[in-house]
Amino acid sequence: MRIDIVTIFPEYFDGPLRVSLIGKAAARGDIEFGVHDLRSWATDVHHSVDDLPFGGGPGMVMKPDVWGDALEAILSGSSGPRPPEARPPEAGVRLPEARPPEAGARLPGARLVVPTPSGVPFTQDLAARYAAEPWLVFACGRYEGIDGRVVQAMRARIPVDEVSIGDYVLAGGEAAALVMVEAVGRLRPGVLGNAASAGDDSFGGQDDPAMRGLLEGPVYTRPREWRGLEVPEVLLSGHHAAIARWRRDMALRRTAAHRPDLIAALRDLDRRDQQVLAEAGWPPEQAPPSRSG
Ligand code: JA8
Repeated sequence: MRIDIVTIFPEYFDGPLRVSLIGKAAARGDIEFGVHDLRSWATDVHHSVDDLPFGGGPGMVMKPDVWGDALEAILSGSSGPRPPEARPPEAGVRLPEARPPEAGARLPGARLVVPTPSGVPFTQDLAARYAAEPWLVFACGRYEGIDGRVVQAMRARIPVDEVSIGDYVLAGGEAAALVMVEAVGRLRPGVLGNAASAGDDSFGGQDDPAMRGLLEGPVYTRPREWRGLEVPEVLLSGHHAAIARWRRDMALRRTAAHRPDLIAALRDLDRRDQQVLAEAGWPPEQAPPSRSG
């Protein structure tokens, strides 16, 4: 697959895309990365990429013209700013029937991903769908965000997702893009050494249907005793059914403690599941109705 990233801090990606699983996938050519400096498409002497917000308010907003030119260049296959002869004709030389440039032709193949705290949640499911795409383009905003017309205009041409990696605000989309690249990259065939390890960790569930929708419990390795702490006996027993049941018990307890929202969504709980959850204090005592309703 191909992944392009547009940012005013291309150096942010220098290290992360070269190390570990993602770095090896890139070196092998399984993932082809292009990191682009948005400022290459700025047109004024100061290489401005931002301007004051219409309607007032704090901070700055990223300019639509710079973003539009950058995305158009990258999506049409040239990775740098295009020479004037490759640019769409100016308004004055357009034929009467020609569509205005802002309504431009569809550019097939790519999906645009815009990290933003106002996006749809990034989940393991979305990561799996992205891993099956041939081409992702991440648009990393800064300041108060990108002029809303950029997403609006791009939606007419390619699929566009505004995606949030969590309910907190970063200083820019770069860290969020890296999070998504790593979650997507490790799902590519051949990226993970052990194909099974992509499936059974917290939020996997693909590999082991018995653990679907649950957080993973604790894991252990040698030595059997460390600082007076023993590895749970059942894991040494070789009794595979008992080990699977113990792991599900631990997963249920951890999920009830850390993510009660996930417990509420579980289906088909067996008697043992219900017993483990009851012991874990599930369901929690309901708060009384507030006086305001
Ligand atoms: C931010 Br500015 C900016 C751009 C993208 C994202 S994603 C997130 N959680 N915060 C902030």
